Amino acid sequence: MSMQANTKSTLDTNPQSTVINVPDNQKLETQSYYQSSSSSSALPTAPKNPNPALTSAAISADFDGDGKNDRIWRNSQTGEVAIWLMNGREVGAADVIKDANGNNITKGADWDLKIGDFNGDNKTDLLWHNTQTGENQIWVMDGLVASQADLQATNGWTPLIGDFNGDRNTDILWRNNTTGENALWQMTGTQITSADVLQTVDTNWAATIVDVNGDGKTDVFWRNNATGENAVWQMDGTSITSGEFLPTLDSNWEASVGYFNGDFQTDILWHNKATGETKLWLMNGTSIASDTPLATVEGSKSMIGDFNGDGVTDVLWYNQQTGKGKVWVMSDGNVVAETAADAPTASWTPSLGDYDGDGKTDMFWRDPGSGQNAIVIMDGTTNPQPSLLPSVSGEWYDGTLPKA
Ligand SMILES: [Ca+2]
Ligand SMILES: [Ca+2]
Ligand SMILES: [Ca+2]
Ligand SMILES: [Ca+2]
Repeated sequence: MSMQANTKSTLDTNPQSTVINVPDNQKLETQSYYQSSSSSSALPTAPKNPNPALTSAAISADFDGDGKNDRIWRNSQTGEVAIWLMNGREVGAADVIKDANGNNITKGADWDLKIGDFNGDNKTDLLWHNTQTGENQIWVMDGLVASQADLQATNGWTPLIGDFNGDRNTDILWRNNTTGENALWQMTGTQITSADVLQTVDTNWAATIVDVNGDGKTDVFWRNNATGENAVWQMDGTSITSGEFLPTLDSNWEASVGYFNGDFQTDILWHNKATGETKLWLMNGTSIASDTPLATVEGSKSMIGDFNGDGVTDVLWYNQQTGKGKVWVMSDGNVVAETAADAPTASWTPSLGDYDGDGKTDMFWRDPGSGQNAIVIMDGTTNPQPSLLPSVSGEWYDGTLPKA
C-alpha cells in the first residue's frame, strides 16, 4: 500500500496543485514555521495522554494508528472524501480515500458521516448513513485506503456511536427521531452480533454517549430540550443497569462532558447561552459530588481538549462573531490558568486534536472563505504562533461536522 501523496489529488500537499494563491499580505506572518518544519520530523517521546476520551481512535480521528490525530475532508461538489495524515506542523500524507483496488470512492451530501473504530485496531473507521434512503455502510480504514461493508438499511433512524460492552469494537445506538424508539446493535468488526430494542424515550430528549463511571462501557446522558430535565442510563451491553434523573436546568443551559478533575468519572460543564454563566458538576458516577460556579463567558461555544497533557479535560471558548478565544486549563475542577486563543480574523473556525501525538491537544484553524488552514501546536498555556498548512478550496469541508 502506498502512503505517498498523489500529485494529481486536489487535496495533495504539493503546493502547486493545492495551495490557493493568496496575496502575500494576507498570509499569516508566521509562515516560516511551516516552511522550516521539515527539519523536525523526529517522533515525539512524551507519554500518551491518560484520558481515554481523547486518545481513542473511535472518538478522535487517527486513520493510521500512529497516535497523531488526522483530518478528514468532504467535497460538497464531487462527493470525494479525503484524509490528511498529520505530522505536527506538516501534512504527512494526503489523498482522496480509495478502495483496495485504487479506485476513488465517493459519498454525496445525503450521506451522514460518523467516526468509530469498528474492529478495535486503533485506526479510525467511518460509518455512513444515508438520511434519505436509510442505507448504511462502514469503511474500515487503514491509512488512506478503505474496505467497504454494507449493513442493513435503517430508514428514519439516526446512529450514535459508542462501545456499550467494552470490547473496544464500536457499537451503534439507533434513535428514531419520530417515534423516540431506541435500539442497539452490538458489533464485532462489521458484523451485527446482536440487535435489541431498548426503552422508548420521547423525542424531546437528546442522547449524548459518555462513559459515566469509567468502566470502559459507554452510557447515555439524556437532556430534555423542552423541559430541561437531565437523566443518565448506565449501560452494560444492552442492559440498562440504572436510570437516574439529575437536577433540571432550563434549556438555556448547554452541557459539555469531560473529566475535569481527572478521576475518569464523567463530569458536566454547563454554560448558559443567555447569561454566559458557567458551572461545573463534578460527578461520581451518577451522583453530583460538587456544583461550582465558574467565570462568566459570553457569546462563546466550548470545545474540549487537554492542552497540557495531564489527562484532565481543558476547555477552549471561542466566539465566532468576534474571533476571540480563550483556553481554560483545568485542574481538580478549577480553572488554574487562562490564555488567549484568538483567530487572525473572525472568519476562522477552530477544531481540536493532538496532531503531533505528544498527548497535548492542538488547534486546527480553517478559514473556509479563503481556504487557508493553520495549526497551533499547544503546550499548556503557552500559545505559539500559528503555522500555515496548505490551503484547501471552499468546497471541501471538515468531514466530522455537518455541511455549513
Ligand atoms: Ca494519525
Ligand atoms: Ca479500525
Ligand atoms: Ca463494543
Ligand atoms: Ca499536541
